[in-house]
Amino acid sequence: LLDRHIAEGRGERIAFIDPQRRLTYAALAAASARFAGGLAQAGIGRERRMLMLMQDSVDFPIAFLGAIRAGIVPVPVNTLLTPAQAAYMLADSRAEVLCISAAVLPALRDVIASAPDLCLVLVAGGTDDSFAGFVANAPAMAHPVPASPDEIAFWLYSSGSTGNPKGARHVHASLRATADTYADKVLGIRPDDLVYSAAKLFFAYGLGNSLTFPMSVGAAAILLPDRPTPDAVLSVMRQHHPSIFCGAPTLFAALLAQPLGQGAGSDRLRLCISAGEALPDHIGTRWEAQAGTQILDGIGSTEMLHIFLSNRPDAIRYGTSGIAVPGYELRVVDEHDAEVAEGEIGELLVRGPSAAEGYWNQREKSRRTFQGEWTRTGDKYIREAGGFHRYQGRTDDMFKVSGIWVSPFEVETALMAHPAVQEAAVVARPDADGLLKPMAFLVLKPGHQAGAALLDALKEEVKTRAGAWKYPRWVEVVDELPKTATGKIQRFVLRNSVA
Ligand code: 3UK
Repeated sequence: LLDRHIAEGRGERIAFIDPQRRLTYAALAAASARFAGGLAQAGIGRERRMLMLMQDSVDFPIAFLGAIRAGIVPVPVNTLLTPAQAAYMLADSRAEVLCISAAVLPALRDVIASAPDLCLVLVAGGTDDSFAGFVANAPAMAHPVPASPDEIAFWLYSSGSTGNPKGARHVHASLRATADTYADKVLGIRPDDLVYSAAKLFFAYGLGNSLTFPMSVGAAAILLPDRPTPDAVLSVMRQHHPSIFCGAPTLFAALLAQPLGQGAGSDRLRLCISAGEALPDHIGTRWEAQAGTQILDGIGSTEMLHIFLSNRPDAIRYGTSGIAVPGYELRVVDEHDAEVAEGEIGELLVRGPSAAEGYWNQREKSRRTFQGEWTRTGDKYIREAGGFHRYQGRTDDMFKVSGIWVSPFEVETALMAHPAVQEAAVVARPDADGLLKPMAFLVLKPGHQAGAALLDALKEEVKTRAGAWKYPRWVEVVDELPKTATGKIQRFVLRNSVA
């Protein structure tokens, strides 16, 4: 990712741009080598963990790549964690080093003071900027410590819908594997690309988009510490003219509420990626009509590091997650792990080169998810003609009404087709007889009132689109839906509230 570009004369190319700085490959190599040397000098041993609570800026790749150079395992985590969640990850990972952005520090001082294994805390940005001081004063580590492609390079925590977060342990070879498969074969990433990912570097999605993929070819990425509001995103598009833009469906939907114009403000935009949840087909087609570029919907996971099932520029079917990414194999199976027929619903299993080694200290969960060469996604899919896969929701959210499966996702999709509905979450609720029926929680679009007429219209919408037995027997309008740190609806919270 790094030294090769220097050796082959690409050192003066820009690798990262943030609101304050532009970092060339040569400057990144020098800074990360010093960061590595500083960690070694501080006596941090190989394979020890370094937690990163860092907003996106050029300091992130310096720390991440510097730690790996020293054989130390970086563990980037969400900067919006609550103090209790941060305390859990510090203790669970036994982190000895913490790199934290100055903006994130105030809320976490107490947690840091009582973290059991911490011996070095570096604060990036702000008035002190001990991170910058550390890098400036450290001796450069000339060569990366030798490492096997099969040993652990970094961890990423997976939030999951229930229980504690799980540290997914990824090997060195996996970074390269995602670049060689999805980035090369689907995106066709090239040296003149400029990537802007609204998804941050601490997500597996953002790490691939902004770091692994551009660095695999000597290209550049734009990093933004702040929240990617529609205004902030559009101003990046107009100022930097990225060629690849990566977001999640909710962001594309919010952007579509604004006047976009060609390339959404970037005259170099050639491709958009959507991941994190399923992209409704009308968002894809409207975006293409308004911005003039395609959106590639693809599914990835923290466990598989990046996208393994995706639409491709030459073959998009909006409303589906596309076909297997070259290098990955997929199966859609029933409860006995037998492959189901085309058109039937089953759980998606994936086999490929970037699967995590397992979860840290969670053997039961590791065994359930990583089964030999196959990883269970916990996602339901239908395979259609041509190998396209249509998302059907999470396995654990499925329930039966009158003995027939209901996928909350399918009911939600039907509800969201109504112009008054902004977001919808559907869960099973026991009725007076103790039998499960769908209940819907809705966030309405501004200007819409929850009257009886609207509720009736919504029930009709579901009956005609999804099936008569699937309509919500109860509807509750709320201001917002409970979500995980990665923005996924926590149906279990809603389910527990009505159980
Ligand atoms: C869901 C999708 C339908 C699905 C991720 C790209 O989201 C990522 O990782 P997470 O660990 O979540 C994984 C779960 O999210 N999902 C993601 N993308 C889609 N569902 N359509 C999609 N396109 O339930 C999956 O199991 O947070 C995304 C790259 C790397 C990632 N880690």
